[in-house]
Amino acid sequence: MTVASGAPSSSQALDPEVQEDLKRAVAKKAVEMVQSGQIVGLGTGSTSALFIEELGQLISKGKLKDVYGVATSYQAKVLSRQAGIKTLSLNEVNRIDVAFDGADEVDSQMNLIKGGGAAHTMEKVVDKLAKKAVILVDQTKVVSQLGLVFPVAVEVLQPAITPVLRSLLALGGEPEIRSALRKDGPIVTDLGNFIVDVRFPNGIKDAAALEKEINNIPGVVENGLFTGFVQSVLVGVRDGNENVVV
Ligand code: ABF
Repeated sequence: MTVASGAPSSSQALDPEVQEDLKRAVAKKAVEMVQSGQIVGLGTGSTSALFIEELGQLISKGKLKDVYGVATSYQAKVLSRQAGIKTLSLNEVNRIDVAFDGADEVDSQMNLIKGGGAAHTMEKVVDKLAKKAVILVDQTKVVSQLGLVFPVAVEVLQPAITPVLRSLLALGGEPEIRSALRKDGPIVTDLGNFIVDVRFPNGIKDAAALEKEINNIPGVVENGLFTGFVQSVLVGVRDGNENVVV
């Protein structure tokens, strides 16, 4: 993980244009890691979308050949198609060489909170299967403790929603079913499930233990804590001279 000195190391708000520049810089740096012939996991969210765009450009210019993507969501699949990246399903590949994905929060141990895009279940499958998972973030995502700002997203089987809410309360969380913007009902994931956002007002002390505890609740499909397997985080920061650094 690279954080330039002098740059904020926690989730401080940034001008949206600056944040976009940082995400773009990270995406450009990340595509340099891709080699011809590789099978690449493609994450979800706005930073991953920029990565997909940049990767598509290298492929269309002929700088990368025989690269295939494995999309983590419907969104990633559509964007890949638009960018000219051929995608394969997980069942059609025998390996994923490297996966690139965004995150909502990253701590100094490279543990993550993901799930803001409601795609964390397939993101975890693809990112964990990959020989290497590379996380792409701007400086606003780097935190000293997970969970103080962002809730943990939990994907839940629809018929099990009430007992799962009870169990999440018993774990000390403050669960809330994620609703559509128009508030006319819960959002439904690509996989047909509900999302429960769970706040932990005092932050998360042992993210690895909590990840397991939540997944042990019957009816939970997967949660947005990603602990203990990410090998690389690229962080876009604005240095003291207002330059973008990755
Ligand atoms: C997905 O998109 C999520 O797991 C994460 O919640 C989010 C990050 O999005 P962005 O890059 O737009 O901040 O990867």
